[in-house]
Amino acid sequence: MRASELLAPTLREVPAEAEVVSHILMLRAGIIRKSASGVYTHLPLGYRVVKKVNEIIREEMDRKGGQEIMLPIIQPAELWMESGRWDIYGDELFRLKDRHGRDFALGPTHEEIITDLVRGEVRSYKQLPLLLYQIQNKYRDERRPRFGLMRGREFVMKDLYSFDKDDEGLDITYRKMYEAYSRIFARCGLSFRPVEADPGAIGGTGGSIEFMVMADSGEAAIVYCDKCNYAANVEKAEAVVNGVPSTEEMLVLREVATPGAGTVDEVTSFLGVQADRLIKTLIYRTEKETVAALVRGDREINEIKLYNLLGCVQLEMADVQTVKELTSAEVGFAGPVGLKDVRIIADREIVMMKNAVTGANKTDAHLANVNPDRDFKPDEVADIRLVKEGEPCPRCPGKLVEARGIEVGQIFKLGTKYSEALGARFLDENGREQLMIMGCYGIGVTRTVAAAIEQNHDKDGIIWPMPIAPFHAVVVPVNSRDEQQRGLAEKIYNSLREGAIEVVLDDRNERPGVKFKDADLVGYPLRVVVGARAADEGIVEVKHRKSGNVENIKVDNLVRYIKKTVLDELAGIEKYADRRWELD
Ligand code: 9G3
Repeated sequence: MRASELLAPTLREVPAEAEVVSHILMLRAGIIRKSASGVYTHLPLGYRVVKKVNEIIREEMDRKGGQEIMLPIIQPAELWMESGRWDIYGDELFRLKDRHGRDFALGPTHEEIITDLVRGEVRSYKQLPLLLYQIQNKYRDERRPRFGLMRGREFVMKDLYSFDKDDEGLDITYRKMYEAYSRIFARCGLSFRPVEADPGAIGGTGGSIEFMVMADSGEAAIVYCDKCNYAANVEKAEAVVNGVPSTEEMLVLREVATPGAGTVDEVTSFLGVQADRLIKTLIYRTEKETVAALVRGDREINEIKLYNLLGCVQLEMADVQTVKELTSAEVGFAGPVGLKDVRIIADREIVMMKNAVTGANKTDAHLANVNPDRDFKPDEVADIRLVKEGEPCPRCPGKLVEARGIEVGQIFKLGTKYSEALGARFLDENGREQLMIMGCYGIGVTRTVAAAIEQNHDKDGIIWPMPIAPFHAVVVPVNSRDEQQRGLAEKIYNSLREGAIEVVLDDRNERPGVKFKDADLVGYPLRVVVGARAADEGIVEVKHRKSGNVENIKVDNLVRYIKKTVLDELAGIEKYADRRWELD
């Protein structure tokens, strides 16, 4: 490819809206251009990367028995009504009407569509397991699209759906996908970490793993153990109940005046007690009931854990009015003692406390020497708190470390959630009708491209991992007015192409500095500089973008050298990908 023909408009400055480095560099390096908020065009360099990621995904999906299909983007509302999700998803679901006024959605995901297909085509256990996948645009009307491709409203996803005859079959498929995902991200040259996740809105029989590319700009908060390979989305991470029930004597319950002291900090400093002596009482509303969640004063509530425990659809903090009615006090003085018409959910640490302090359900007053069981009885005791850095690992004597990650893939065990809703059944060996057992497995392709940049860049620009680089090398004639150098650069460019190297010839009439800056910004892994020494001594300079090393190579050896460098880099990453990826 000649740079004079390539549409790769590089920029020095970018719009202020670009906040994360991948968004900035994708705009500056001529990888994407915005068409609308959260909607992007992939320019040639960008789309070459997307296609390479797709190819790696296809190879790994096909190896595991996946069959590639193309599902429709336009989805009939009827299917979403059958699954009950038409009304659950609000503004995030792009909806449209056809010319006859019929309702449709632009596909944010394809569980309904694929289950509808399979229920019509599969009747026998002999046809299972069945693994169908597509690589296709998805549409989600994010309230705040941002970070470029990381959170777009239109993005490319690989989504595979599996249909098994029983749970054992699903387990086997799930493990296959775990290994395939590990190989995919390894082959893309990414450092990633599978973390236990929360099945979340998708529901399903439990069991979901998110594949995170570690990067400080990641939106996902994860914790991982500094000893074993336990890792979890903070939303899901299990809290360890350390210590033993307090052996303090239970003291007499008494009310203390705490004028204006409604927050944990105010109460602890006013009463001179530690936060871990407090019982924080948080009032929530679900679509069914009012709930009081109790966590220790030095902890945070984990709303995802509470949400899953309650099995509700909507969960939100109660408004001031509700709190006042329930506690007959201003906000900040709620407590479990004497609370009526409300379900009390206590974190496991609460029931180990003695002589605690909590709101008196009376403005400007708290209760001291509150003892669970004597003074109040929770309806449920469960793990409903957020874990924090430094806490013990739930699996081993290690300690948890907090990190940020970019979720690039997620695998789910769905069970019969959709096969039941849509009636996807098969006849088993004994001729009995059974529900198919499903799983679904997604990879954010365009998000993976952005994550690759987040993880591979420096102050000069992108540093593409070789397997997904848009081109392997760029040939730069230093003096574009020197006919001899240009001729030699052409010759080198052509011999590299004949050697099956993906190469750009920077034939633009630009100063060498501009060409070098662009080469670093776009992030070609190798840069071949054809300068004065090329003609005089038959020597060209090869610069390695990742290491910064510069090698002087004889022109006659160049193709062999470049090929060897590219193949060695690819082989090294393949070798890493070939290790065992065990789902423990
Ligand atoms: C919607 C909208 C947004 C959504 C969903 C549905 C996320 C939705 C979860 C999944 C689960 C898996 C198959 C591939 C891997 C992920 N956002 N999810 O179901 F209507 Cl507007 O998509 N689906």
